[in-house]
Amino acid sequence: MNHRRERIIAVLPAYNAAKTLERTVADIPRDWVDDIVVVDDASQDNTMEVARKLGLHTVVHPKNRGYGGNQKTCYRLALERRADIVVMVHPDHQYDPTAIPLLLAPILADAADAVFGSRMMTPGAARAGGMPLWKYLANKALTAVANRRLGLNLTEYHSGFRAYSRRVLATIPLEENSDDFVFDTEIILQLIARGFRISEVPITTRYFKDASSIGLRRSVVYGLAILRCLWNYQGKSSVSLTKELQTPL
Ligand SMILES: Nc1nc2c(ncn2[C@@H]2O[C@H](COP(=O)(O)OP(=O)(O)OP(=O)(O)O)[C@@H](O)[C@H]2O)c(=O)[nH]1
Ligand SMILES: [Mg+2]
Repeated sequence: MNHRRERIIAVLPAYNAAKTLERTVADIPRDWVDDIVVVDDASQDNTMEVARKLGLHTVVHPKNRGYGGNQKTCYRLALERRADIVVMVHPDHQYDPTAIPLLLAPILADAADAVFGSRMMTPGAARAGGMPLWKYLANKALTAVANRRLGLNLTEYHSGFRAYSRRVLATIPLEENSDDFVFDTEIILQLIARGFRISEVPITTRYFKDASSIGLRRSVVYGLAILRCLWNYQGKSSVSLTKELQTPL
């Protein structure tokens, strides 16, 4: 039952997600989400067939563009399909889509323009979900550097579970961003530079073989790209964090 006026679209940037897509979609609360969009980034498995069988709006990149490139297509499609709020969730079942209402709440209450699900907000939650120690420490270190540089107090910058208002996605020049993983950091810098309100909500995570493919090598490249991006950042270093909404709703 749709009890809102806002149209909510979930976007799933998929790459080799055939094994986990159905489980992820099954957990999306359909009384909150009006439409689901899958962008298949030229997967080598049958992600596209699974998505189409599930009846989801599915677009396939003819060539692999990368995680950021995939999100660019996701957001363009969501805007074309008249989204008021867009929720991005990784289709690898690492995040729990049943938390979507939690992510939407601050935007629906007009208390935030972007909401990040944070695995680091509840002490011990990320490790309890199986986040490897080296990833946990790297996440913490990069978060500390970013907070210092930007004058923020976020608990993580690397979540794959986020909600954005239509205004954010229609205003920010997403095409200027990287097609790679650093897209997720660049969009945060763009939010800050334009004075958008950011809120965080605590989420759980689960690490298992099919939910995690980023190894040490790729993580180091990702970490260095983030540092470069923070170093080059020229914008203002103040942002309105909606603090009262950083605790569980
Ligand atoms: N479009 C696109 N997406 C990719 C590519 N590689 C990985 N992804 C997606 O990016 C997301 C994150 O990659 P994962 O392998 O799950 O990373 P992870 O090891 O879970 O990373 P953490 O959550 O930071 O621990 C997943 O949804 C992947 O499907 C790619 O080449 N192109
Ligand atoms: Mg993952």
